[in-house]
Amino acid sequence: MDVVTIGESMAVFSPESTPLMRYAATYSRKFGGAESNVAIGLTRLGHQVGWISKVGNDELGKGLLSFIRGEGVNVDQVKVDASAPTGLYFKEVRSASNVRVEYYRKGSAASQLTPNDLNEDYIAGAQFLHITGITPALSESCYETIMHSISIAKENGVKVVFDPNLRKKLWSEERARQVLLEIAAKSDVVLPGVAEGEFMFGEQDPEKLGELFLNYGASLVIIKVGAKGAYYFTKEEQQLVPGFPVDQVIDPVGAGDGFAAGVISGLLDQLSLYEVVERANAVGALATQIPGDFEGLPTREEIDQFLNATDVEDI
Ligand code: KDG
Repeated sequence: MDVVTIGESMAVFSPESTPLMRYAATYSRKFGGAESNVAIGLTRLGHQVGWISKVGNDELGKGLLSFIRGEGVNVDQVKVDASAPTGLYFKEVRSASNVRVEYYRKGSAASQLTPNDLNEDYIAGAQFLHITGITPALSESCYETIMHSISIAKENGVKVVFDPNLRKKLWSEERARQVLLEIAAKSDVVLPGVAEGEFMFGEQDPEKLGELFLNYGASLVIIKVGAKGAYYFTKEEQQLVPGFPVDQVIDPVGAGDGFAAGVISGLLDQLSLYEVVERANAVGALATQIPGDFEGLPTREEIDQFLNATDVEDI
């Protein structure tokens, strides 16, 4: 496996007959979950990815599992937990900057993950462990699972990539800040948005944030600044890599996961840091063009075409 990731996937319901959940009589059912979005993004880019999770012994769980398996993600370490349901959430996209979600995931099967669910060899065999700040917010046992996965990674030379993915609906701000900082201190690569950096350190200048995260322990920090692109920072270099303009954002949910998939893919392909972030910006931009949490994630061929087209001036 090139990459292993751990987290919850859910059935996602989006209003169809009107954009508003309150009035919609019909909903489309898709699937989503930050970590499986990243896994699918990486698989589409040609990498081998394993996803660790739990689903309920119910129809949504079965559908979700076969869908993610069908995308080419290895699901050998996904367990079916008959004692709890698969989580779900409702998503309303009013505009690019106005998205509402309502979760029905408390006590879900994935929130029952425990450190005993981790197969050490499965994680130890990967090059990267991808984790987000969502999983430790789901329950105390999920928090312990994530911390244990990091220890396994560190003991086996697996690089930890951490996307804070702050979800204020899932936990108190105090606990969120404490845990996100704790994980950032143990990660090799951190991928915060500038607002997440501000939440964690009370600082909104990307350059100062870059330095704070580096001093905290990461060796590569990439700070997303929305449509402007992203800054990367190491002890030796730093640079802003401009984002790709898109005509219209159709659905912003999952863009950050696309970005994370682009970063990890670029690192696996040993691109220069500039090219790593450029690929991440491109995957993130394309992810916003199609409704759904991961549907817009490009294949290797699509990303190459997109990057080559945008290299050409005056298209
Ligand atoms: O990053 C996109 C995710 O937020 C979405 O797919 C659902 O995992 C999810 C969550 O916890 O909100």
